[in-house]
Amino acid sequence: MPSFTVPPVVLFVVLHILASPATACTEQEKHNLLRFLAGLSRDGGLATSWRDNSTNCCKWEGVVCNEDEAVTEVSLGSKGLEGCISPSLANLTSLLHVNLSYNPFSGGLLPELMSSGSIIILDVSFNQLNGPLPDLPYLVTTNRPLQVLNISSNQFSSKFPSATWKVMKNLIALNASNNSFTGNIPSSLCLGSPYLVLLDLCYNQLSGNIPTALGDCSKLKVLKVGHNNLSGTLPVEIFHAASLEYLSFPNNGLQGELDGAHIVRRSNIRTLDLGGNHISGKIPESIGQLTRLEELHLGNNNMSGELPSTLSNCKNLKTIDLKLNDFSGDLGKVNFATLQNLKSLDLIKNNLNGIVPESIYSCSNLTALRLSGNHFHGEISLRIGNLKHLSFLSLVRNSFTNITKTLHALESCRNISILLIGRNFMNEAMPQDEIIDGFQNLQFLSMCQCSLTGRIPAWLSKLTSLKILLLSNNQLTGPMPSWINSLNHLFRLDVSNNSLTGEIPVTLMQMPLLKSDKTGMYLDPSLIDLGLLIYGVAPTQLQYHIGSASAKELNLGKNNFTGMIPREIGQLKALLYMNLSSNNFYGEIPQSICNLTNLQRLDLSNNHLTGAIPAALENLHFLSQFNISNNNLEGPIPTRGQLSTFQNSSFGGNPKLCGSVLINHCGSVEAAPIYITSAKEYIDKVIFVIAFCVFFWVAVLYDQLVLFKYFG
Ligand SMILES: *[C@@H]1O[C@H](CO)[C@@H](O)[C@H](O)[C@H]1NC(C)=O
Ligand SMILES: *[C@@H]1O[C@H](CO)[C@@H](O)[C@H](O)[C@H]1NC(C)=O
Ligand SMILES: *[C@@H]1O[C@H](CO)[C@@H](O)[C@H](O)[C@H]1NC(C)=O
Ligand SMILES: *[C@@H]1O[C@H](CO)[C@@H](O)[C@H](O)[C@H]1NC(C)=O
Ligand SMILES: *[C@@H]1O[C@H](CO)[C@@H](O)[C@H](O)[C@H]1NC(C)=O
Ligand SMILES: *[C@@H]1O[C@H](CO)[C@@H](O)[C@H](O)[C@H]1NC(C)=O
Ligand SMILES: *[C@@H]1O[C@H](CO)[C@@H](O)[C@H](O)[C@H]1NC(C)=O
Ligand SMILES: *[C@@H]1O[C@H](CO)[C@@H](O)[C@H](O)[C@H]1NC(C)=O
Ligand SMILES: *[C@@H]1O[C@H](CO)[C@@H](O)[C@H](O)[C@H]1NC(C)=O
Ligand SMILES: *[C@@H]1O[C@H](CO)[C@@H](O)[C@H](O)[C@H]1NC(C)=O
Ligand SMILES: *[C@@H]1O[C@H](CO)[C@@H](O)[C@H](O)[C@H]1NC(C)=O
Ligand SMILES: CC(=O)N[C@H]1CO[C@H](CO)[C@@H](O)[C@@H]1O
Repeated sequence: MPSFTVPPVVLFVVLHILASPATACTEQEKHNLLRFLAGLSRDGGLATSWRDNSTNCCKWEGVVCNEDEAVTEVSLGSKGLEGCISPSLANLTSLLHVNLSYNPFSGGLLPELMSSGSIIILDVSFNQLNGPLPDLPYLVTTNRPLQVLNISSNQFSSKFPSATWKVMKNLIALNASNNSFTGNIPSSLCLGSPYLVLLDLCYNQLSGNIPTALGDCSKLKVLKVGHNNLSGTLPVEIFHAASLEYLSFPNNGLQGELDGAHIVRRSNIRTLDLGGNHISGKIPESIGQLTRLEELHLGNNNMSGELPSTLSNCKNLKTIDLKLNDFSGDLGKVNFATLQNLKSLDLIKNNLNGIVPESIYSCSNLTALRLSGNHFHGEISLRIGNLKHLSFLSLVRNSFTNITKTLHALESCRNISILLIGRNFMNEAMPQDEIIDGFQNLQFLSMCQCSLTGRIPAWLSKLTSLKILLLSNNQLTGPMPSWINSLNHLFRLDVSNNSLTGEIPVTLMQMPLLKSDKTGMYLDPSLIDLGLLIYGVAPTQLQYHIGSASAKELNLGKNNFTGMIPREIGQLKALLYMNLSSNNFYGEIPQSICNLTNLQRLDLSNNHLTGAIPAALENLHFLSQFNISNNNLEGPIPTRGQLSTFQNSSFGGNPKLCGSVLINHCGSVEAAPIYITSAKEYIDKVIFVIAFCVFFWVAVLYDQLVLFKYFG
């Protein structure tokens, strides 16, 4: 190995030269940077770092200079900088790049910066800048060098400027999404900025029509103006924009039909997203000419007619989202075999019919398939087992037959996590033991409203990843199996409205996730994308939807269960909903039920329960639904806590019960013991309840509307 030594003197000289270069930044440049620093009310240690390191400002953190030691770049993203962005930056005459993203800067964006004679990239995204964006031409008349302006995710309000862009001849990318801009999309945008490639105005409050002049944007590739309040039609002129690849206007108020003749002029289109508007009419045949199309989102509109067979020419399609429309006819018209890149196909709630075309089973990359809420019939082919990536499948609300064959076919789909097949297979027999295998990754199984006969099958005990099991509204008989606690991850079990008999097995009181507040009960985060599909909502709202779909629940209502309610029920401390109504339970309501302090809904109505209402039920501060009507309970209704808020209907049909909400008053001997909860604990809980309810209602509403309707 070659080696040599460096004389210490030489080393010293080299180091010295490195440490103090011949030139340094000018005092003027330094002054301007220090002015910027002075504008900060919190600097995240920047002042210390700049002071300590060097007198040459070119060596300062976040500062880059050119060979002439002039500042060319200020990159101070995610530094916790608070305060105003000083206009002194604009006095750095060689400054090209400014990146101040992900800070909590507030105040306005001063015109000096946007109209700087040197800055070409200005990124102030993810700050808290507010006020109007300056309209420039009143200040400058010559073209500005700015190429990239990212002001997204701030709090800018007021009218979106229209004149500014007339002096932005060099502008290539403009991202103003996620603010509160009002007014129209500027019609002359590309007259001033002919090189515009990217325009993102999503998540604002823009209104009015889409200007036809956007068609003049010959370089425009990405156009995103979703989640605004635009109206009118999608102008055909927009397809004059020769470079368009990404056209996206979801969640506005657009109307009219898709113009087949014009749409094909833009054969480079990869993404077409017009979901969540009022678009009507058919998908034009000519769509088949968009051979580069990868994403097609037309969901949640008013479209109808058959799907064009030409869709199968769009060989690059990854996502087809046509949910919540009125499409009809035989899905078999489309040959899916050519769509080898297809990952998700969402057809929920349309009027499609026929059998599931065999060609779908050759889309080997298919991950999510939602056919619910249509008029499909026939059997699911064994070939569905080819779909090795299939993770989400919903067949709910169709007329499929042969559940045994369906489950056998799906055994080979090793990745399946969510399987919703309710409202099909009417009156068939629940496939019984030993014959079903696989489903190691299944987390959510719903087989509701099928009128299935037979017992709760033992093969379910092998589905050890199961978190949610819904079997309501069938004709299942026999007992609740004692293996139920072997489903370690189960937190939601609904077997209501069947004909199940026998006593509640003690093992049901040992379900691990119902006993503890252990985390990790929610659906796998990797299913979030699929969750988007399930719920059809923005990711920001998704957590709430998942939250409510994931409420810990035990529902045994409307069966023929008998015996006493076991005292051990008090162990299921994590439960939010418990329904034991309309069975043959007798004996007293166990005191231990008062230990279920998270309960929000408790229904014990229509049984043969006797004795007094446990006074400690008052301690269930979250109870919002409570029903013990139609039993043989006696004595006074506790008058404190949540119980006092429920009406007659919660208690009726118990002749020996008395209380102020009943005809039967108790007289003067109301003897319920007083229970005192610590005030702090109570206030904490009240605050939690209020916060919870606000989010919860959004979620529950959606679940009622969509989840329940289509997933049974
Ligand atoms: C600004 O910096 C962030 C990281 O802090 C980076 O993600 C972003 O791409 C940068 N902006 C530009 C325009 O380069
Ligand atoms: C920028 O420079 C000009 C003159 O060169 C000066 O008048 C002005 O005050 C400076 N602005 C800031 C904010 O430093
Ligand atoms: C802001 O937008 C520009 C242009 O699209 C982009 O290069 C940059 O990465 C964005 N900044 C952040 C923080 O995402
Ligand atoms: C615009 O910025 C937002 C973040 O504020 C980002 O999510 C979005 O992807 C950006 N748009 C484009 C087209 O890059
Ligand atoms: C919108 O901005 C807020 C706050 O700046 C941020 O938390 C959120 O992630 C942004 N949303 C998108 C879609 O970029
Ligand atoms: C959206 O625009 C319509 C008129 O087109 C108007 O009535 C409505 O108030 C606007 N909504 C919002 C949120 O701005
Ligand atoms: C939906 O489209 C049909 C024609 O296909 C039309 O009669 C109806 O008025 C439209 N509904 C809405 C809400 O736009
Ligand atoms: C499936 O997707 C992978 C990437 O996720 C890709 O490499 C592969 O080519 C696709 N398969 C087919 C049949 O297109
Ligand atoms: C269901 O399919 C299987 C396998 O193809 C077949 O043997 C069985 O007869 C079918 N059952 C019904 C009820 O059609
Ligand atoms: C419930 O069980 C009783 C006998 O205990 C029986 O008479 C009744 O028919 C059963 N009801 C149902 C719905 O199975
Ligand atoms: C409630 O739970 C506590 C501790 O978990 C236990 O000591 C107590 O006996 C339970 N109360 C009833 C009535 O079961
Ligand atoms: C880039 C650089 O040299 N940063 C240093 C500046 O000074 C602080 C102490 O104030 C050091 O921690 C940094 O490493």
